[in-house]
Amino acid sequence: MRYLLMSVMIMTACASAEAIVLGQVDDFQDETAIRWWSGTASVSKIATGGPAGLGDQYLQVSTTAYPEGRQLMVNNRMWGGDYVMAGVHSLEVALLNLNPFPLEIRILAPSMDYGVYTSSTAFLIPSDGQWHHTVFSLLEDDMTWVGGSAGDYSMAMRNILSLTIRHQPGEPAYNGPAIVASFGIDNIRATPEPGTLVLFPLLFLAVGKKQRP
Ligand SMILES: [Ca+2]
Repeated sequence: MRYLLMSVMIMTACASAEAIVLGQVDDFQDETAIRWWSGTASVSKIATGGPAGLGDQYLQVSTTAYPEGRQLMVNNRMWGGDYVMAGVHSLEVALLNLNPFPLEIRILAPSMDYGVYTSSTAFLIPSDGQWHHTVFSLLEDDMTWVGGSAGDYSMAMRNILSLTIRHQPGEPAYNGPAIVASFGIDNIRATPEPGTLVLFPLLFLAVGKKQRP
Protein backbone atom coordinates (compact mmCIF):
# COMPACT_ATOMS: atom_id res chain seq x y z
CA MET A 1 0.00 0.00 0.00
CA ARG A 2 1.32 3.45 -0.82
CA TYR A 3 -0.20 6.45 0.86
CA LEU A 4 -0.27 9.44 -1.42
CA LEU A 5 -0.96 12.72 0.31
CA MET A 6 0.29 15.03 -2.42
CA SER A 7 -0.76 18.62 -2.22
CA VAL A 8 -0.60 21.15 -5.00
CA MET A 9 2.35 22.77 -3.20
CA ILE A 10 4.30 19.53 -3.10
CA MET A 11 3.55 18.74 -6.71
CA THR A 12 4.77 22.19 -7.74
CA ALA A 13 7.94 21.98 -5.68
CA CYS A 14 8.75 18.51 -6.97
CA ALA A 15 7.69 18.97 -10.54
CA SER A 16 10.81 17.20 -11.80
CA ALA A 17 10.67 14.31 -9.35
CA GLU A 18 8.21 12.08 -7.55
CA ALA A 19 7.04 13.37 -4.20
CA ILE A 20 8.06 11.15 -1.35
CA VAL A 21 5.74 11.38 1.68
CA LEU A 22 6.67 10.71 5.30
CA GLY A 23 5.12 7.43 6.39
CA GLN A 24 4.54 6.02 2.92
CA VAL A 25 4.99 2.27 2.82
CA ASP A 26 5.24 -0.41 0.15
CA ASP A 27 4.00 -3.72 1.57
CA PHE A 28 3.35 -5.45 -1.78
CA GLN A 29 -0.21 -6.42 -0.89
CA ASP A 30 -1.38 -4.64 -4.04
CA GLU A 31 0.05 -3.38 -7.32
CA THR A 32 3.07 -1.66 -5.74
CA ALA A 33 5.37 -4.46 -6.86
CA ILE A 34 5.23 -3.27 -10.45
CA ARG A 35 6.88 0.00 -9.45
CA TRP A 36 10.05 -1.79 -8.38
CA TRP A 37 12.41 -2.95 -11.10
CA SER A 38 15.99 -3.99 -11.75
CA GLY A 39 18.18 -3.96 -14.81
CA THR A 40 20.52 -6.55 -13.31
CA ALA A 41 18.18 -8.93 -11.48
CA SER A 42 14.72 -10.46 -11.75
CA VAL A 43 12.02 -8.94 -9.54
CA SER A 44 8.95 -10.98 -8.68
CA LYS A 45 6.18 -10.89 -6.11
CA ILE A 46 5.84 -13.89 -3.80
CA ALA A 47 2.28 -14.61 -2.64
CA THR A 48 3.00 -15.63 0.93
CA GLY A 49 5.74 -15.88 3.56
CA GLY A 50 6.44 -12.22 4.31
CA PRO A 51 7.27 -11.05 7.86
CA ALA A 52 3.62 -11.53 8.92
CA GLY A 53 3.56 -15.08 7.57
CA LEU A 54 0.67 -16.64 5.68
CA GLY A 55 -0.70 -14.37 2.98
CA ASP A 56 1.91 -11.66 3.51
CA GLN A 57 3.19 -10.91 0.03
CA TYR A 58 6.72 -9.71 -0.55
CA LEU A 59 9.15 -8.95 -3.32
CA GLN A 60 11.96 -11.31 -4.31
CA VAL A 61 15.03 -9.94 -6.06
CA SER A 62 17.24 -12.56 -7.68
CA THR A 63 20.21 -12.92 -10.01
CA THR A 64 20.05 -16.72 -10.04
CA ALA A 65 18.78 -16.65 -13.62
CA TYR A 66 22.02 -14.98 -14.66
CA PRO A 67 24.84 -17.60 -14.69
CA GLU A 68 27.50 -14.91 -14.97
CA GLY A 69 26.15 -13.09 -11.93
CA ARG A 70 24.67 -9.62 -11.92
CA GLN A 71 24.28 -6.86 -9.36
CA LEU A 72 21.70 -7.71 -6.73
CA MET A 73 19.61 -4.56 -6.61
CA VAL A 74 16.13 -3.16 -6.99
CA ASN A 75 15.05 0.40 -7.85
CA ASN A 76 12.01 2.62 -7.69
CA ARG A 77 11.62 6.13 -9.10
CA MET A 78 8.40 6.54 -7.13
CA TRP A 79 10.59 6.96 -4.06
CA GLY A 80 12.35 10.01 -5.45
CA GLY A 81 11.64 13.57 -4.37
CA ASP A 82 12.53 16.10 -1.69
CA TYR A 83 13.39 14.06 1.38
CA VAL A 84 14.16 17.19 3.45
CA MET A 85 10.80 18.84 2.83
CA ALA A 86 9.04 15.52 3.47
CA GLY A 87 10.92 15.02 6.74
CA VAL A 88 12.17 11.61 5.65
CA HIS A 89 15.56 10.94 7.22
CA SER A 90 15.55 7.15 7.43
CA LEU A 91 14.05 4.12 5.74
CA GLU A 92 12.75 0.99 7.40
CA VAL A 93 12.88 -2.23 5.41
CA ALA A 94 12.21 -5.88 6.16
CA LEU A 95 14.84 -8.11 4.53
CA LEU A 96 15.18 -11.86 4.09
CA ASN A 97 18.45 -13.49 3.07
CA LEU A 98 17.75 -16.43 0.73
CA ASN A 99 21.36 -17.60 0.38
CA PRO A 100 23.79 -19.83 2.32
CA PHE A 101 26.02 -16.80 2.93
CA PRO A 102 25.46 -13.34 4.45
CA LEU A 103 24.42 -10.31 2.44
CA GLU A 104 25.46 -6.70 3.04
CA ILE A 105 22.62 -4.40 2.09
CA ARG A 106 22.86 -0.66 1.49
CA ILE A 107 20.65 2.15 0.28
CA LEU A 108 21.81 3.92 -2.89
CA ALA A 109 20.28 7.33 -3.59
CA PRO A 110 21.21 9.11 -6.82
CA SER A 111 20.27 12.77 -6.99
CA MET A 112 19.72 15.24 -9.76
CA ASP A 113 23.02 17.14 -10.25
CA TYR A 114 24.31 16.73 -6.67
CA GLY A 115 25.94 13.31 -6.66
CA VAL A 116 25.11 9.75 -5.73
CA TYR A 117 25.03 8.78 -2.03
CA THR A 118 25.03 5.38 -0.41
CA SER A 119 24.94 3.99 3.12
CA SER A 120 28.32 4.42 4.81
CA THR A 121 27.83 1.09 6.59
CA ALA A 122 26.09 -1.95 5.15
CA PHE A 123 23.44 -3.85 7.11
CA LEU A 124 24.61 -7.45 7.48
CA ILE A 125 21.80 -9.95 6.95
CA PRO A 126 22.73 -13.40 8.20
CA SER A 127 21.79 -16.58 6.38
CA ASP A 128 19.24 -17.65 8.97
CA GLY A 129 15.98 -17.82 7.01
CA GLN A 130 14.48 -15.06 9.18
CA TRP A 131 13.09 -11.67 8.29
CA HIS A 132 15.18 -8.80 9.64
CA HIS A 133 13.79 -5.34 10.39
CA THR A 134 16.40 -2.84 9.29
CA VAL A 135 16.63 0.94 9.69
CA PHE A 136 18.79 2.77 7.17
CA SER A 137 19.71 6.25 8.37
CA LEU A 138 19.88 8.89 5.65
CA LEU A 139 21.61 11.46 7.88
CA GLU A 140 24.76 13.06 6.54
CA ASP A 141 27.06 11.15 8.89
CA ASP A 142 25.57 7.87 7.67
CA MET A 143 25.76 8.51 3.92
CA THR A 144 28.81 8.60 1.67
CA TRP A 145 29.18 10.27 -1.70
CA VAL A 146 30.27 7.67 -4.28
CA GLY A 147 30.20 9.48 -7.61
CA GLY A 148 27.98 10.99 -10.20
CA SER A 149 28.18 14.77 -10.22
CA ALA A 150 30.03 16.69 -7.50
CA GLY A 151 28.64 15.83 -4.09
CA ASP A 152 26.40 18.20 -2.15
CA TYR A 153 24.62 16.20 0.53
CA SER A 154 22.05 18.85 1.50
CA MET A 155 20.99 19.51 -2.08
CA ALA A 156 21.10 15.83 -2.99
CA MET A 157 18.56 14.97 -0.29
CA ARG A 158 16.23 17.60 -1.74
CA ASN A 159 16.54 16.18 -5.25
CA ILE A 160 16.55 12.38 -5.00
CA LEU A 161 15.83 10.73 -8.34
CA SER A 162 15.16 7.18 -7.18
CA LEU A 163 15.76 4.72 -4.40
CA THR A 164 17.93 1.63 -4.80
CA ILE A 165 18.25 -1.19 -2.27
CA ARG A 166 21.21 -3.43 -3.03
CA HIS A 167 23.91 -5.83 -1.89
CA GLN A 168 27.22 -3.96 -1.76
CA PRO A 169 29.83 -5.26 0.69
CA GLY A 170 33.02 -3.60 1.90
CA GLU A 171 33.66 0.10 1.59
CA PRO A 172 30.89 2.27 0.13
CA ALA A 173 31.01 2.14 -3.67
CA TYR A 174 29.02 3.26 -6.69
CA ASN A 175 28.58 -0.28 -8.05
CA GLY A 176 27.88 -3.53 -6.27
CA PRO A 177 29.63 -6.77 -7.22
CA ALA A 178 28.41 -9.44 -9.59
CA ILE A 179 26.80 -12.19 -7.53
CA VAL A 180 24.38 -15.09 -7.94
CA ALA A 181 22.01 -14.60 -5.02
CA SER A 182 18.49 -13.65 -3.92
CA PHE A 183 16.82 -11.66 -1.17
CA GLY A 184 13.30 -10.93 -0.06
CA ILE A 185 12.09 -7.43 0.76
CA ASP A 186 8.89 -6.08 2.33
CA ASN A 187 7.42 -3.15 4.27
CA ILE A 188 9.62 -0.40 2.85
CA ARG A 189 8.70 2.64 4.91
CA ALA A 190 9.68 6.34 4.81
CA THR A 191 10.46 7.37 8.38
CA PRO A 192 11.84 10.40 10.24
CA GLU A 193 15.22 10.68 11.91
CA PRO A 194 16.15 7.43 13.65
CA GLY A 195 14.83 7.49 17.23
CA THR A 196 12.13 10.08 16.54
CA LEU A 197 9.34 7.51 16.51
CA VAL A 198 10.28 6.48 20.04
CA LEU A 199 10.12 10.07 21.29
CA PHE A 200 6.64 10.78 19.87
CA PRO A 201 4.63 8.66 22.36
CA LEU A 202 6.78 9.84 25.27
CA LEU A 203 6.09 13.47 24.34
CA PHE A 204 2.38 12.75 24.00
CA LEU A 205 2.27 11.18 27.44
CA ALA A 206 4.13 14.12 28.95
CA VAL A 207 1.72 16.65 27.42
CA GLY A 208 -1.31 14.61 28.41
CA LYS A 209 -0.12 14.36 32.00
CA LYS A 210 0.43 18.10 32.23
CA GLN A 211 -3.12 18.87 31.14
CA ARG A 212 -4.73 16.85 33.91
CA PRO A 213 -6.20 18.86 36.85
CA1 LIG B 1 3.86 -7.70 2.57
